[in-house]
Amino acid sequence: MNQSKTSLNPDVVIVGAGVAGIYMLHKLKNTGLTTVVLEKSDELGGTWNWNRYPGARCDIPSLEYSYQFDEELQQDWNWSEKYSAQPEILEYLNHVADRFDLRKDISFEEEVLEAKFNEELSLWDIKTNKEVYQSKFCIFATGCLSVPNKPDIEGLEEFEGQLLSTSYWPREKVDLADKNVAIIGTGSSSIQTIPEIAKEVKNLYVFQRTPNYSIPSNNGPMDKGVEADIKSRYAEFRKENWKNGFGIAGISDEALIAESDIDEVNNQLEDNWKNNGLGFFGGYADVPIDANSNEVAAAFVRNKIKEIVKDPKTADKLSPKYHIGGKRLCVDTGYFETFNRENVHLIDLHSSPINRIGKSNIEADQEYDIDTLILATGFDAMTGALTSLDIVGRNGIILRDQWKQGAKSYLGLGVSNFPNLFTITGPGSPSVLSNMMPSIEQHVNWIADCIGWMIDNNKNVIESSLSAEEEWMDLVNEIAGMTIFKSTESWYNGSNIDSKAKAFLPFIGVPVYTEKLEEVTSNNYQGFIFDTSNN
Ligand code: NA7
Repeated sequence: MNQSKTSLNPDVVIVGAGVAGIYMLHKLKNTGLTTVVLEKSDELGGTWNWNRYPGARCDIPSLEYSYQFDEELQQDWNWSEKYSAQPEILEYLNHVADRFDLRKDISFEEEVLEAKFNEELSLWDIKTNKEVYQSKFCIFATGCLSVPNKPDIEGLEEFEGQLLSTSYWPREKVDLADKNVAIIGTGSSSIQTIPEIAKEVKNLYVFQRTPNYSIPSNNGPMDKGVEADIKSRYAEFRKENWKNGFGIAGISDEALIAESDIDEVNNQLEDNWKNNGLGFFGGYADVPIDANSNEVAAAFVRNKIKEIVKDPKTADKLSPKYHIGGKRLCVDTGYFETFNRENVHLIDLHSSPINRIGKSNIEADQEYDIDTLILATGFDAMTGALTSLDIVGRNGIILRDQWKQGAKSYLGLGVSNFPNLFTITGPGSPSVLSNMMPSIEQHVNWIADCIGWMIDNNKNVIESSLSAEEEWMDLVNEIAGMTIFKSTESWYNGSNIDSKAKAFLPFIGVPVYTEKLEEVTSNNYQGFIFDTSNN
């Protein structure tokens, strides 16, 4: 490939400088390919840059929610807590960018507005708010949860108080002391932030559409013994990510509730509740697939909520009735306990829907006067970042239109009609149903290898075949159909947004996915079509 290109004609444009974008840039360094990363924000970090709300932290232990591509990096970096908070994760990502000298190839405050495949030249024309680029490859590292879902509630635009969003929290400290604050939404972000802001505010009104299952994090300072042990066998430890269905190390998921003694099950669930966070869901192999076994785990959590929350009516409203794990399981620090505070009030939107938002209040079962409104209403998950701009493929087809009836992708990596375009953790890959860190690394490594193979084999263009993509998404749905995920409304299947196609998007099962990926690669990228013509 031509190495003497200007920065406006790189070989590769990467969109987004989050966890995926910065590692993709690092991986392509020293390959002879010129690469530029375009980042909308003035700072790198993606999710960990935007989601700065109080209480934001990872909910997979930091020792495995971290990069594994460099042994010295993983030995040198010390996490201060079991589950690190957003500022520390952002500091880590900045450290990685500096350590590997990545910043010079990232263009900040540059938003991609359109990416159009030029069929004549087999190149991508990429228009931003500043420049027009032309590149051979275009890699979207735009994250799965990056386009916020703004609720359509009457009067929201007229609210004159302080309006905040968990997904776009200000950098400077927000003073909520003595304020009447409302929060809409009770997903993971809200569950993390509520215990923090409740300590500060005068009144906190929590508007809940659907309750969520949440497991205590039992977070705390990093256990130095655990850290030393894992660091002494880091490579081995990381291998465990690939054995567990959800990519979480150290969780055995071979036993079945259906075949176990109920007292033993309850003891194990108690242990998982105390120690395993998200691993609570993956701890028994039949919880995701057998409704009866799932109900055993669900009832266990509902009992915990009843034990923790003193007011039985509030406890009941906070208790989900659907399959545990069907919606993203949450991990919290004192969430249910917070509802025992006198300044925290739960409003169940099923019995008291929001009629409208006024200039300084919310009208539901009664009028709530508020100074601050926090939207914690989630994201246009998995596809939003790819459908919110014009990505134009062969014959002028726009990705947003191609995906109108539901997103389809081959392996979550490529899309038919969109040659030389890759997505990192796209729909059809384990992504949000896995530990994102290893899943991102898996995709970045695969994409880099694939581009290298194309160069070695004189291939100019790669594109997913329509039939491979169809078969792949059939498999995604077939597997989901065997689980409780298919029958639960969630953002995994687009149910959180009325106008969105209802299609199940993540691939369930990290080990099976990894096997399939390896099979495709060893069969010369079976399912992809290559063109050798050199324009
Ligand atoms: P989530 O998990 O999508 O949660 C959003 C919440 O907002 C959820 O409780 C929704 O209820 C609620 N919601 C959405 N729209 C409305 C309207 N119009 N009215 C009332 N309530 C609404 O997003 P999070 O940011 O909390 O978490 C996303 C991920 O970020 C998380 O999994 C982590 O990986 C980090 P619903 O359940 O749809 O009825």
